[in-house]
Amino acid sequence: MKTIVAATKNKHKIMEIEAITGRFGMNIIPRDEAGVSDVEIPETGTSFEENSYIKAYEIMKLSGQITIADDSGLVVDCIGGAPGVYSARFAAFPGIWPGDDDKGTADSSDRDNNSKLLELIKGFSFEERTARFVSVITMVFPDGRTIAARGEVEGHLLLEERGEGGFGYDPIFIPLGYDRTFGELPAELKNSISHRANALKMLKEKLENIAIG
Ligand code: ITT
Repeated sequence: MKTIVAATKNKHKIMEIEAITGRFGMNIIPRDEAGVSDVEIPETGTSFEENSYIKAYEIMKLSGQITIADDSGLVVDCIGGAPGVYSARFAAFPGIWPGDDDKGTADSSDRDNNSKLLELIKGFSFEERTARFVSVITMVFPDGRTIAARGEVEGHLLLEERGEGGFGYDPIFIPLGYDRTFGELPAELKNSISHRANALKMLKEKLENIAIG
């Protein structure tokens, strides 16, 4: 089984990626196990695709091994698609989007991010509070070959947090077809329908096509 390095520093993402890819027979290891730990990669891209590639490429260069990165976030329709690629540090700048002078601040806490978002969406009806989680998974090989896959999951936002499971915006996001948030639903369920699960399924299909072709 091929060992694949996960570029992410986010422990929740690693757990989910391991749980999902375990079913595919992939062996994912965190980057510190590949000898890469204390390196900060500036996410200077303006799309999930760009940031996902930047992270995977930089960690592949340092580890010398096949590397995958996940760049993800929540896209909320009633506030013009924010926080999007800025989801991890939404509460670290004052407006809906970072200013032109933005230098790329450090991530803010899940609690602060959720509070800011709840404040911004409180005047909208449930029907208006549509949102989707997006994940772009990029796999970069030491020879430079690159495969990327995008997964999404549609849903609605609540006006309060519910549930202790998951991470990030999970306690306010109800996936379409369910009446509980990702914070309330079992992890196995989230890991079978999430944006990350959908991206990884597509990545697996792309890998199989390469192997056949
Ligand atoms: P790495 O860059 O090290 O991978 P990160 O958490 O900074 O970790 P991103 O830049 O991709 O990763 O930001 C993703 C943010 O989007 C994350 O911090 C959450 O706020 C949110 N997010 C992504 N996937 C999520 C999920 O499954 N559930 C809840 N929130 C999620």
